[in-house]
Amino acid sequence: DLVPVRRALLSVSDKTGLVDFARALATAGVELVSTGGTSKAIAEAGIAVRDVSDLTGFPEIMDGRVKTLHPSVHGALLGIRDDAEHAEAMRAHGIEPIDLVVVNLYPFEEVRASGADYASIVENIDIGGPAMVRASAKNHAYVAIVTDPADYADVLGTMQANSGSLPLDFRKQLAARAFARTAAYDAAISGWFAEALEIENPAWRAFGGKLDSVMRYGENPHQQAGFYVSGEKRPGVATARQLQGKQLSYNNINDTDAAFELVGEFDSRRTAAVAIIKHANPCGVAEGATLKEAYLKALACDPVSAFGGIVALNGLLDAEAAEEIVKTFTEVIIAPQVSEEAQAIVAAKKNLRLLVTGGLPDPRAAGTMVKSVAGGLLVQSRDNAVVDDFDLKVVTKRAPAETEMADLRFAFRVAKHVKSNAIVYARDRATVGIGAGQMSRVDSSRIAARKALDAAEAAGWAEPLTQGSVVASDAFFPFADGLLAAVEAGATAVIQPGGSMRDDEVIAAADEHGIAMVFTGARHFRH
Ligand code: 93A
Repeated sequence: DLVPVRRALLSVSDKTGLVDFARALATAGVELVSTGGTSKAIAEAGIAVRDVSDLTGFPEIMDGRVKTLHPSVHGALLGIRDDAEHAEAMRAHGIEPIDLVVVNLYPFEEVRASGADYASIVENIDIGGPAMVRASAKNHAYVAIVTDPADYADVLGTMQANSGSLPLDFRKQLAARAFARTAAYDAAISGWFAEALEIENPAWRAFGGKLDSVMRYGENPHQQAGFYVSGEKRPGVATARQLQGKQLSYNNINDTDAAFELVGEFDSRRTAAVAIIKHANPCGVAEGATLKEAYLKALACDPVSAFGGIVALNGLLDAEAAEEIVKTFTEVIIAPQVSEEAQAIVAAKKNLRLLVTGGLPDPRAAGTMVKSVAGGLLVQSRDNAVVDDFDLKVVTKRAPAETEMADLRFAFRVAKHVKSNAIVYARDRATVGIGAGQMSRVDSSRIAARKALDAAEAAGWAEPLTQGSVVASDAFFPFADGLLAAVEAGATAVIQPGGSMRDDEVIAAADEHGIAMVFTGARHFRH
């Protein structure tokens, strides 16, 4: 399994550590062969090196575009040493075997990122380098391929430990890394083309699904984006029919999904519900006798944030609701159905996208959620827990009144769809203050109360709607401070999972202030 390293071919763009590595190889008795710039750098350090054209008997031509693309090089990399015919071919053509190949590629990614012109980017698509990398990696039975200067020390150490040879398992690991490098390199090139041509980035296919559309850009204008659909029949943004307005952007799709999944929590046979979403968080959610009423209540929660928002309804968009919605600049409306009259009203705003889904998502349905992290994907089942199914326990001396209980359930239903840490104040089955995405729960609580104050000030109300409200927390209060902030804001009842080490303190603080508190036993983190 051991292959003695007698001849090495070095051809690197990134010359980090090159001279030291070359010197160590030469000292170990390895003959060095190299290309133009690499060879120059080695020779300048006073180390003996043969030029690759000496090996090929052919000069580098076309500004180096053709320097190692030659049978003398590729025969040396690909020949099966133990195969009589291969050995004979090598002998007949004077091909000298190469045991170690050290290549790193033209810096395509860096040149592209530097904003270089088209011709320079194209010139930095390495052809000969990847060909050598792949040939050597394929022939790892005889050849070791090094594609990263960070591996030089390991190669020398392994050679030293094996009297100048490299073992098969080591060569295999190097080969695996080499193919990963050429794969990433080609993905970068195809990604660049995709961006230039505004077409699908082929690398995304690895994430599965079927390409529905390529967006003009991603979360930011310098990012590429595409929308892949799973083909599932569930009502939602992926299956909706768009009746008007321009193409949905990446952020629109994300926010519209958040909005519609949220209103899906409200059974349309029981109630009319509306959610207004900004940056994937609700800035107002309400139930009403009609969708118009629900919309107005939702809007009152935070009319400033609702500007440019996404509006989701859990029932047929009728003319009355449509008339109210179009008064505020809105990006997207999504509803299960729309009346003809309402459609005509929305049509007057030609940029407003109108999506019709034919139904509501089932909050209890199973599903899979995927999130990418550096080097991988996180996968989990959908949060299909619903407050109605929880075993709610009153933990305070005072039990919530019936109206408080209805608002508590409403608030917890909404909190499930607010980024953690989530605090939701509700009154009359409408949110009156939402705190989202804070690192500390007490900050979310304060922000929610502050928003209610702002809304009251803007509307000229004597006091914020948090006075006499209830509050939901997506996870337990670790300390009494979060609860006290809610008391200060005027909340009379609290719903939270419970389960903190300091539950007793939190319950005592609630009792002290006459607060009714309910534990759900389950939490709704969302990030
Ligand atoms: O222009 S190439 O696609 N054609 C080749 O034949 C070739 N051989 C090596 N690029 C080629 N290389 C690349 O040149 C290597 O991958 C390496 O990145 C670079 C080293 O060039 P130099 O030794 O002249 O600095």
